[in-house]
Amino acid sequence: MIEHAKRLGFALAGVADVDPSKWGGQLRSWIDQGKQGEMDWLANHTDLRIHPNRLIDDARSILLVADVYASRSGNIDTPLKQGQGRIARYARGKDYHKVMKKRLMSLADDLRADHPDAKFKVFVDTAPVLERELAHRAGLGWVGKHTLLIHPKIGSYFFLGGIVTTLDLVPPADQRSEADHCGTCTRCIDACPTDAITPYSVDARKCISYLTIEHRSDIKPELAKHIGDWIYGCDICQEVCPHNSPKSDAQPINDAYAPTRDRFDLLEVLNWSEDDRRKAFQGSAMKRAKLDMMKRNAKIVAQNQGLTQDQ
Ligand code: B12
Ligand code: SF4
Ligand code: SF4
Repeated sequence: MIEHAKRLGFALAGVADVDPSKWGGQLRSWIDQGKQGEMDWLANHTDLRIHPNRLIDDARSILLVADVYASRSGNIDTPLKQGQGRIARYARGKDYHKVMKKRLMSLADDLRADHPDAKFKVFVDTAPVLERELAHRAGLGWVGKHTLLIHPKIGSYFFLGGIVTTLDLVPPADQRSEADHCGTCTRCIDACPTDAITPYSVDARKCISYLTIEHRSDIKPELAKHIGDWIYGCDICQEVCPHNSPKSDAQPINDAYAPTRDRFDLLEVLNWSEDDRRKAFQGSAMKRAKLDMMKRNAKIVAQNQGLTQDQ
């Protein structure tokens, strides 16, 4: 099954148990402090997030996989021109939800053929699951201080997904729990423009990724001025991480994520109709951002580049 996952192009695959989260208290306190901002859906189903065994009846194990979307050797972006806004790497190619789900479904179908009575539930961001903690358990990497999962040989530019099942999947013989290699490093914390990171926790309300993709209302000027050139998402905490060093080996990325665009023309976005937005976001994970949000983001970037006075 692990071999099958690798044949399907997943860079990493491993098996996690369905024991309760070790960090459930952290999750509850994060939500109690309102750090999820307007992402109300994140405050729902906390019990399920903490107890993955409740995701399906009689859940016994979880297969976790990783899909690489950017190479560490491509960690330096070509400069932007004035009037352009930057897109985060994860959103530059095809929508990962679709790309991963299709292959995970085919893995589940294969397992079902041998075990017709077993149950399977595929997830890629789509279930109340603490994907990073489970992936850490499955040996796919460690949770960095910026909260993303890092693999020592791959870095952090990869997506996670999985299958929870009633089967007792057998972990690969070489699966081991990855130790934390952050050590005394604080580069991500120091580089985050909005001070969103405290070790192993991100206050989403301050995170540029949240502000540009998830936050529907206006963005406070004191945060907007730190958004810089980012029109969709943010990669700064990953760009500065030594484990994504451009000097590292080039990592083969899944072809589906080959970038189709890494920037938007601000004026173009400001003049978009709903139809234009739909066309520009076809097949992309970016469709999460509504038209008014994209125009708001474009205005902020224009102002940060000194192109307009008011937001
Ligand atoms: C909500 C969400 C966001 C929010 C909140 C981010 C956050 N840090 O929680 C926002 C919109 C800000 C966001 C941004 C991004 N996201 Co996001 N996001 C999610 C989502 C849907 C849920 C995360 C969640 O539950 N957060 C709640 C917090 C409290 O949970 P947590 O940080 O995981 O904390 C747990 C553990 O870390 C643990 N813990 C705490 N301390 C410690 C210490 C140690 C040592 C350990 C082991 C554990 C641990 O405690 C908590 C409870 O278990 C996941 C998918 C999923 N279902 O997991 C994707 C996911 C995390 N996002 C992803 C990506 C790619 C991004 C961005 C890089 C996108 C971008 N370029 O703009 C940024 C990165 C920002 C950042 N530094 O986190 C990927 C990450 C892949 C990876 N390699 O880790 C995921 C897994 C999606 C996917 N399927 O691939 N995201
Ligand atoms: S994605 Fe950007 S804003 Fe969010 S925590 Fe990382 S550096 Fe900070
Ligand atoms: S930048 Fe440093 S502290 Fe942050 S995740 Fe990478 S290694 Fe850990």
